[in-house]
Amino acid sequence: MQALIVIDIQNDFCPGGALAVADGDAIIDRVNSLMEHADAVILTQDWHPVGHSSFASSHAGNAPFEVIDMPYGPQVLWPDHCVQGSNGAAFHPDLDVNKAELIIRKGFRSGVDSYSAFFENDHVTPTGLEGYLRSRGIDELVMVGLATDFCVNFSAVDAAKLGFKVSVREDLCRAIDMDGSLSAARSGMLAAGIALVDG
Ligand code: VGL
Ligand code: ZN
Repeated sequence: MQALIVIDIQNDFCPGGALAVADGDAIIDRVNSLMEHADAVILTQDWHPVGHSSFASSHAGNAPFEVIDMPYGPQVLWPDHCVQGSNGAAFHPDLDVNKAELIIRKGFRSGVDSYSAFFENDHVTPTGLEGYLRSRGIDELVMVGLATDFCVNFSAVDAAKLGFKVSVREDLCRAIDMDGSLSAARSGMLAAGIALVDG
């Protein structure tokens, strides 16, 4: 059984948002259509407390998009985004959320970011999604959403490592693409055995 995983199609990642991904909203109509054909639809929602450690504003002397060392490894610092309960954290109003059977929130612990839908950025703290998928008999995942090079990439690579059959619909993703992050993400996903599909 297959599931469609829709990553972080939230206001803050769409044009006008705090961490806008170029053309982030351009994928929404076709993502909605894809939901009609999925055995199961799962949404992820980036969901940070005020003052989250991934926010540049939480680190005196650092600016957004700088990289710092955290106890769990390097961390890009972001503008404040997807603050719990804010309009920026809400799903884009055009996204058909009614099809979702599960919404998994991530990044809710102050001290650790969570790009992946499976593990926080320490790579060991689970979100619970693996158990949910296995207990439903889901073994195949199609991923779409924002951003290709961060949350989609980390989610897809973790899923492949866990043994799921994974494809990423690149035409239904959009990237942040900083310092070569998109080409690095594509290479990493291919190396992990993920199918990068365009249409
Ligand atoms: C994301 C940066 C920070 C994403 C989330 O959804 O790709 N990127 N938080
Ligand atoms: Zn975030």
